[in-house]
Amino acid sequence: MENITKDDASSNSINSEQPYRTWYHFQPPKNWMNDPNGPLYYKGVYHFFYQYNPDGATFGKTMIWAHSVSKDLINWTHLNDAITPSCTGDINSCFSGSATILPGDIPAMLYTGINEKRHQVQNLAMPKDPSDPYLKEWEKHHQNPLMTAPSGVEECEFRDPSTAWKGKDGKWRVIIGAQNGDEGKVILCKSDDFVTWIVDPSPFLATQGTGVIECPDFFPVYINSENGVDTTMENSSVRHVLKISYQRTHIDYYLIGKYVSDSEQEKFIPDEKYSGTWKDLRLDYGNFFASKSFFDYAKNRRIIWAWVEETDSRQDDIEKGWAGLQAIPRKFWLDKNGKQLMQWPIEELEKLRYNQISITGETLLSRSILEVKGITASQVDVEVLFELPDLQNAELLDPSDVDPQILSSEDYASRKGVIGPFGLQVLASKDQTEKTTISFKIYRVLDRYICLMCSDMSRSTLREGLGKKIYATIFDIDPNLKTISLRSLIDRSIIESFGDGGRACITSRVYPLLAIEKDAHLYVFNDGIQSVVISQLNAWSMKKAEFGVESLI
Ligand code: DQQ
Repeated sequence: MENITKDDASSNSINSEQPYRTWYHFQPPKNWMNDPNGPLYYKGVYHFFYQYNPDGATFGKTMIWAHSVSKDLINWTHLNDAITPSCTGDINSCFSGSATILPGDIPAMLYTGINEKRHQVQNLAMPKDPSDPYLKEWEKHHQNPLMTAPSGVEECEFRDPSTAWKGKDGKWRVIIGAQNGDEGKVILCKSDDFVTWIVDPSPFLATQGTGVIECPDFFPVYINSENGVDTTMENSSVRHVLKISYQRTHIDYYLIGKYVSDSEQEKFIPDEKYSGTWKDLRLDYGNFFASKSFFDYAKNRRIIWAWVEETDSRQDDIEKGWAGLQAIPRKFWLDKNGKQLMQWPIEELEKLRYNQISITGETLLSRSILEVKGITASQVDVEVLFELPDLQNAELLDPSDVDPQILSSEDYASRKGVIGPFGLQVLASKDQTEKTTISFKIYRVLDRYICLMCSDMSRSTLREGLGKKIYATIFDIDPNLKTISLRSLIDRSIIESFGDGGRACITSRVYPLLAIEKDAHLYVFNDGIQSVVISQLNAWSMKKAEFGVESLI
């Protein structure tokens, strides 16, 4: 990277040979990291800020914005901390927030400060020198805080401003997460100058019985294109998406709908309301939280980042010296059916692939397993296309059992399936005592077909006391479907899986005892009664991404 010298991060960081330390997922050199903050592309450089505890490997009393830069969203240079407590509006922490590019190409960060009373207020920071593509120094606005909790919002539960957008009337809009008792809220504020903000009297969204909404994100998506679109865009070629994160469950949901903004009203009308059931749309059905998107105008795409938290113990984190990963940035777009988002790892990740192994046209008979040999199975990118048998043979399911929780229960898992489960066994030990299974199983329900996708961690580690969850989701499939794809990004303690071209995504954290480094194996399997064919499997060993720190000279 020009104008910046880079030292190997290892000099001031955790030994990268620790078995759970990742090779190509974003991590700071050490300590605790959580939410992605203010991602943006500026003067040829991608910027990534994140919630960071400079003092240790657990969530800290004083949280700050750390900062890294990249030319490709995969290899990173860690810079000095960007936004740290310094004024009354943020003296106890700088919590999450987002970037907005103001006219004249000036980035502005709205973020939550924890003030001297420990109330949550909204602040503005701007680059000291906007001509610096690395945006190394940030200045706080002298009028901070710009927003305090309005009536009907608890003072300690008002946080995480989104990227702002401009309405047809020329005013800026921003949304902020909030709580009032058991009710979660998204508050809309408007401004002429980005400094004086007026709260809209009616909440943009309110959900009963959920508790606080965190990190709301609101943006348009094209109806008929995989391209992304700037946050300020309102016309008939787009629909709008409202993403919310619930602190109670650490789950991100999204609603697709219509944004109405004229002189009389300002509201978002979701096609389906949040229901609190498994049917609500999620970006990822595993471990993926506090996500944040940005429009990458260099490549005309919208990209989403998310915090993937540890599932080992606090003591484990202290011993490792670090906690928290970021998911691989994903490009996403509205599916042709208009009913859900589709996601795919950014293409730049493919630069880390080497040593391709392929399997073509191999039949997996009932109860069979095949090892994918010749790769470093602890760091892999694997894509499989399975050819399906005639779907009419699929097991008939009682409609009342169509629930991912029921279908992934012991009772169902112990029955022999007809079409599936088939899929991948990853981070598996040679003797299979440790493995994480990513699978598909197909069912017929009256006149339609569904696919159950699972990431089963019940045998992911022989270590005592670690989570043994099964993450699961269901999606509809076409009765004439002939093939189904599965891609998994495996990186030592994280597995991100993309089913059916990115229709269903599940991220898991696992901590194998045996299946580490050279002792990790990768298998493709079929446990169903009917055979399935591996139409095409490609697997690549993955190189280490570069993580450097800015040289102090
Ligand atoms: N994390 C931040 C908050 C946000 C929460 C603090 C979500 O701003 O609500 O680190 O993980």
